[in-house]
Amino acid sequence: MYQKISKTILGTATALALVASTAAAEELRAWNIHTDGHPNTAAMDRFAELVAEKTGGDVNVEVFHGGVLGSQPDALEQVQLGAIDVGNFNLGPIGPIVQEANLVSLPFIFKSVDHMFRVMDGPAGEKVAMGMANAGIMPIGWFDAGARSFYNNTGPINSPDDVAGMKIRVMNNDLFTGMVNAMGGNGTPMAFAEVYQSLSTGVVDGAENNLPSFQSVGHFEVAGFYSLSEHLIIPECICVNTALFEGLSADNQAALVAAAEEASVYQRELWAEQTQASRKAVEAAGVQINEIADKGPFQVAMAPVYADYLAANPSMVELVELAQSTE
Ligand code: BDP
Repeated sequence: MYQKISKTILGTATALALVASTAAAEELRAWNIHTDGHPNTAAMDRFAELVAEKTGGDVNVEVFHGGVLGSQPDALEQVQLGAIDVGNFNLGPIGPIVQEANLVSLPFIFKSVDHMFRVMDGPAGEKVAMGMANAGIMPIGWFDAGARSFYNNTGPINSPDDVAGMKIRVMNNDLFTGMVNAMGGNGTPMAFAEVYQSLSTGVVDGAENNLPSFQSVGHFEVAGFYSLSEHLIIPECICVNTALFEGLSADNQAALVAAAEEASVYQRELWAEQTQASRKAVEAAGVQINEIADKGPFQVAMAPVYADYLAANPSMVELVELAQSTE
């Protein structure tokens, strides 16, 4: 008798638990601009798998690749509103929304990718993360996006003078238009998805990006010169809508953070491999990779971008100094 009752109770409890967990299961939609074969696509898929595994199915992430949920500036707005829950974002287009994020969009602020990660893992990175979280875009993992360099189809770029007169596509941020304009060029913000056609029809003369992205969306087919200016080292995030994250149980929050950390480690491994592989692939396709012997003149030409930005945003001076003084 006892056994029978307890079985019934247990059965009911299990059924209730199932109902409860079904009702509480969070179905998240994630934005990713990249296509198959790009390290970030693999890392976002890994993140989704890990979240399901670590939350025992309480939280499920469906990743929409290839930017099908919209351009990056639009997707950022959607995450702020909670219409998209998660995204792999570059911090460049976050600058117009979150002032602290502009730290990483100042040209030549970091000495290397390692230096960038040391800054992001320290107090300056914490300030950037807080600013983002307060704006509704909470970073829970940092991805490597290497360094961005200029590419075009008329010849190698060796000095800022070579950029003068060129129309160069940049991501959406006044700092980037200012950066190109400081060299006498014409910085033109444009959605990533439009760059291929704009390069091939001559709407723009060039663009700037890291090697994996230059390859993955075929820009190398319409821009035969890639010059290693490495003027921007901008991290990327796995970011979650802040209110949604805060509404999760403590266990599920921890699971999401652990999943993002693991996916970020994986992404950084893939990134290093892909950077080499992309360089080889585009060279094999006929792209001329141009080493720039002296990047000093680029730094000098872009220095007014810093001065103007800090004059207009004095509250950023301390954060910039904190980053610059990080060993
Ligand atoms: C890629 C970034 C992506 C940007 C893109 C761009 O990963 O987030 O949207 O550059 O240039 O490297 O727009």
